[in-house]
Amino acid sequence: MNNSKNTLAGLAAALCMVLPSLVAAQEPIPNTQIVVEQPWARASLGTSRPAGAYLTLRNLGDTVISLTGLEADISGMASVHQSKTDANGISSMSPAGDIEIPVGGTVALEPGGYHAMLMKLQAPLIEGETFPMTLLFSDDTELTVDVPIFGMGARGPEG
Ligand SMILES: [Cu+2]
Repeated sequence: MNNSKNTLAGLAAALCMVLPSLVAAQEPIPNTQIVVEQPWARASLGTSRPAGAYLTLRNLGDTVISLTGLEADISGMASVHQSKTDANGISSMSPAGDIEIPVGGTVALEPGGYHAMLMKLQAPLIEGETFPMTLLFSDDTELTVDVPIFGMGARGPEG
């Protein structure tokens, strides 16, 4: 009896320590030093294949900051990928890891390079619509942008 009481008390104490940090994690801190330019994505053929989204990040602050991840309700699994083409012309992609955005500089997520990979699509990307995507940064800030969806043959932010 005593033992289970102690366990419960310990559990309650542990929860009290964990809960405040969980609550804090749910309050997004908006990033004020990064500007997102020209976000865009291509319409998807249903939801069976992952979709890519593209944009340029410009660092207007005076410290280097890194893009560390992505979230999007339209994707059950969103992450930053990097496409590479080897000497034989075979292209592949893999998780990009953290991407540094230099002070005063830009990093582009574009076809053939870094890109936002939206896997496990929860809904198709439909031309003419937009979807919100949240960018996560190394200082625990984030930025949510509306990504316009262009046609399946779009090659850039101008469609
Ligand atoms: Cu990819």
